Amino acid sequence: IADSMRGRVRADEGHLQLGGLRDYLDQLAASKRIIIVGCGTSWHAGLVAEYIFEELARIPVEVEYASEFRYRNPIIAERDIVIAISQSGETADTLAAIELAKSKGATIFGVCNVVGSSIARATHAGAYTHAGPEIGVASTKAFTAQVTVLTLIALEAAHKKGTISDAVFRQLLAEMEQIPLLVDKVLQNAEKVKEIAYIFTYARNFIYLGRGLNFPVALEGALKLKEISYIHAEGYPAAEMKHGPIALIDEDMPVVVIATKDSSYEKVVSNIQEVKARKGRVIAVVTEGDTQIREMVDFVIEIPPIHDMLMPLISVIPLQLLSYYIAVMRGRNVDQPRNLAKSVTV
Ligand code: F1P
Repeated sequence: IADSMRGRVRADEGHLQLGGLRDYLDQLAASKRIIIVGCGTSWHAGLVAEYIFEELARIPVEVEYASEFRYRNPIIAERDIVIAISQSGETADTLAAIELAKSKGATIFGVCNVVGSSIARATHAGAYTHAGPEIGVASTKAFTAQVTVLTLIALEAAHKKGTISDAVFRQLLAEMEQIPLLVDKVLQNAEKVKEIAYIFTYARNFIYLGRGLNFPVALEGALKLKEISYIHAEGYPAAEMKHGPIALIDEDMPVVVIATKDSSYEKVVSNIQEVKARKGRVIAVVTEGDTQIREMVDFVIEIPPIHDMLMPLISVIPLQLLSYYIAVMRGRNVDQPRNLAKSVTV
């Protein structure tokens, strides 16, 4: 990933575009607006990136469904930067969004996994994720790799712009290097997730809640459950629950809450109380050693502590595992779910 940021991919892989962002970093740091487009999981990675770019680089970001982009008349200025995210690099809606933005003079960056794919070739610059081939249809490791690359881009832009200090830049890079170890730690909890999956195998609905950077993770958790288990699931910002979804909560409604120790922790605790008061069954993803939430909820899945900005890389994994185990227990084909194509090219 670091290599693709530095532009080595272009040299190594025969000019298959996405030659890193080194030549575009000044333009990115000076940009007044970033528009991110993608579909499905890639759109969720874009939502995570919105928080990170705005927090670190203080550049306003809009995240758009690529599938909707061309059905309105989006306002795109010549100096705008459009970041297109796609695992396959072949998603027709994302390609169409790129062409539209290009026709209005925007600079297009890509974050793609498949080397030499149509989207990779249609962009001006960008980075490959190098996540390896996605064996299953539903994106999983692609999400982690997309968020990692987007975080690196945001960090480089913020550093260049001076909105973060050298020390913060180095600290975040150092913490990112710990991610593989932390992912291994989360995977060691797989048995616990499997036990929870067993209890909820035949649930008919699920709600997922998260705040801040864990909100897109809630959306992604719900999408994975829909895609591979065919269970109806909805993700919401935790604070949005009281504006409607709370009416759905009773003892038959499992609620997955991503409740890690960050600045919104106390608010999320009060959301959990609201769910428990209505007899909802709560599965909470918490930071290791959290005793307060453990006492309030039905099940906890612990994950190791990490900088708030990097949390989605870790907090998404138990949700992916939960969907996986539920799907397997229901006898679904997790690699080839019904009705889904790996690349949606029409
Ligand atoms: C987008 C996407 C995936 C989803 C499924 C269908 O693909 O919606 O997120 O899991 O594979 O396509 P892409 O543009 O990221 O390849």
